[in-house]
Amino acid sequence: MKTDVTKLLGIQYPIIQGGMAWVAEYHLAAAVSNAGGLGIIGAASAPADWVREQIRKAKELTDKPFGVNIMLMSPYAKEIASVVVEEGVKVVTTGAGSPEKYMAMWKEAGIKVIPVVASVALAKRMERAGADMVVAEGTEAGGHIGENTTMVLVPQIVDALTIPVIAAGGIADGRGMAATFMLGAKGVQIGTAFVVVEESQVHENYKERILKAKDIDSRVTGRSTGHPVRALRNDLTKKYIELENKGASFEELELLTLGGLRKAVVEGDIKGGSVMSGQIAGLIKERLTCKEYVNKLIKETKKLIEDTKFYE
Ligand code: TUI
Repeated sequence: MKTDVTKLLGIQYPIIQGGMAWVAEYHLAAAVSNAGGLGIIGAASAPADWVREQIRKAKELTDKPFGVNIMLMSPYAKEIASVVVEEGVKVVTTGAGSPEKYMAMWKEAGIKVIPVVASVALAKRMERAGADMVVAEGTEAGGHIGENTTMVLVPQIVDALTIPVIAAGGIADGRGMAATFMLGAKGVQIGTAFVVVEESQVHENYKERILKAKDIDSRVTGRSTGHPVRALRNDLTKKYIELENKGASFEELELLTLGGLRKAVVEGDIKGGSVMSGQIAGLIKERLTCKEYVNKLIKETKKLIEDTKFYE
């Protein structure tokens, strides 16, 4: 089994950018691909035409491979599944569901398929369905999350599969990247740290909120609705958790967060909007270009792996 993620994807370093809703647009995706990783356009809940436009714009900024993340709860997921084929996208990552029904069409088009999973059961199903690799995403991640930590999830998925496993959730520097390699991962997916790079178009307020975050600043809302989401604490998470504790209905809670991510990312309303972020925000303190960040990450990881001694 071919396990070199860089060869499989035609990239320099085994670093995949998270397909973050509203954040992962073409400037960021192209910057990550130009830095030697795999940039990703996040389709999130956007219409298919927006995604097609983003793909075309990314192609103008990079001649390197990039991917599209399809959020499977989107009403446009089916249409977008065809757009990636029509536009010749090389890699698809998926989140918040199972992409089984699109797999045959993507494989036929030569697309590498990388489902993001949060459990061993779904990881096994994805391998059986023909996935080229999986992203094992721990609960440290931002946005929509599962229950297991990266530390616990990655080695169990590695043991259960033969395809390469990419680790995600809680990784922002060389220590995190090297640690996941020790768990058996062959690459990393990084989200939060890419939100603050120079090329990211996210509102300054959002970037500053991540850069100022402390270790204990994230909150999970929506456990009661079955859609747990991690974001940095603010007026919105406080109100949500109060309502949730009072036993508010699914509809009431959904209404509260409707459009919340856009409000924070685009308008910079970091008090009333949803500032989705991973737990690792507390470690992120520097503003770098994408290339500077990726180069630093690789340099740190290499040194740690080369210098690792278990016993004298
Ligand atoms: O998908 C993500 N992270 C996301 S999606 C998103 S958009 C959104 N915005 C507001 C509310 C809800 C969603 C924001 N962040 N990560 C990958 C991921 N997938 N994490 C967990 C899962 C997952 C969960 C359940 C995958 C499959 C699943 O069940 C599949 C099945 O059919 O059994």
